[in-house]
Amino acid sequence: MSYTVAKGNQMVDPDDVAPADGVVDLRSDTVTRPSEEMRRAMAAAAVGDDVYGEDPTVNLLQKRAAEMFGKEAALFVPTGCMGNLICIKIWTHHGSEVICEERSHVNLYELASMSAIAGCMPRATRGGDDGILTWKQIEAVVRPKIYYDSQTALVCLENTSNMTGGTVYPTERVNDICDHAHALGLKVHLDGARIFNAAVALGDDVARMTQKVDSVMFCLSKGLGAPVGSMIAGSKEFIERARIYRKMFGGGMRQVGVLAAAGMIALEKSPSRLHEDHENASRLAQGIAAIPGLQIDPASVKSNIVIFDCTGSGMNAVELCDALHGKGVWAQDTALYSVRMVTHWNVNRAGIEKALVELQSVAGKKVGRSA
Ligand code: TLP
Repeated sequence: MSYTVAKGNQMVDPDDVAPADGVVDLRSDTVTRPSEEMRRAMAAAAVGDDVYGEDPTVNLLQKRAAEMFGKEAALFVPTGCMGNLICIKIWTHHGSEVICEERSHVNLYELASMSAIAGCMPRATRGGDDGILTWKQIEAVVRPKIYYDSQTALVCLENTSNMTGGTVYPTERVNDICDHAHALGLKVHLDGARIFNAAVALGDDVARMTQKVDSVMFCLSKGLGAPVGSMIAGSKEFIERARIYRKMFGGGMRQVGVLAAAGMIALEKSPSRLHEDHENASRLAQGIAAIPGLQIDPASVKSNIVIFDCTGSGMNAVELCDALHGKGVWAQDTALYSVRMVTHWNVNRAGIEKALVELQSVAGKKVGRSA
């Protein structure tokens, strides 16, 4: 039996996209495979040399992304990490400080590129349990304008907030942070790798949600299901500078319309099905909450990321993930006793139920033994 997308999803050829052995891969939504429709579009894509700005499919994707976000321009970049780095590089100088949440991707998972390449100091601060920052928390770590202090240049927000379980910034919060930051002459960059998941959770629109940020990065290659690629969007002048840094960082691609074609389908079609991933995440969290030894508040799950605590299971996160792996359910350890499962279009409700059955057997067994 294969565990793939829900029936009725037009992007599907389940047997083609399922891992051959029916594995339920919940490590991340980055593991999605391109749909048949994407593959066809990739094969048929009109292409040109994008370093000359001549790839028609890339140009179309960039125009469409800018339109959707209500920004003047957008740029296709190979990865979310490169997109974030380009934005950080543009808004800062060597020696600047960048305020971000402690558990944010730019702080923890981008190989310190903001320091190693952009020459900045992350000023990581802790938001609430949900990882969502308030202006008050940010203001507390803004450096005073004294010549011997390093200077804050940028605030970096993450929506959804990955490592706090896909939590979501209310749009008013983002706007409030932007207004205060701008009043102090600071820029605001949004790591919106999963901004479309946030939009579904809020029932809001990405243009409204990002209206006040100076730059936004979002990923085509996560919940939207494209095999590769992210976008950055902002003013025309900003994107002109971004093109230069993309080339400097080795991201000037050539006939990349083959990837943009998949990205175009991801952008146009995938947002309308993300609510299925959220429903699956919610079911998963409710099931996990009922398993002895595992702990999660299902109400805290707002999008497609489920992070639970396994302290009571008698196993640490690596041991639990290893045991699950042997049963055909893949999850990601994110801290010593913390496990992440991310729902996406290659896992349907049957896959979620299988994950719960295996979690119950693995976690339950150990609790029984130690009791
Ligand atoms: N996140 C990946 C891992 O790197 C942790 C995942 O599996 O969730 N911003 C955010 C918020 C992200 O979650 C990610 C990837 C990125 C940026 C980087 O995107 P890529 O992988 O395209 O460089």
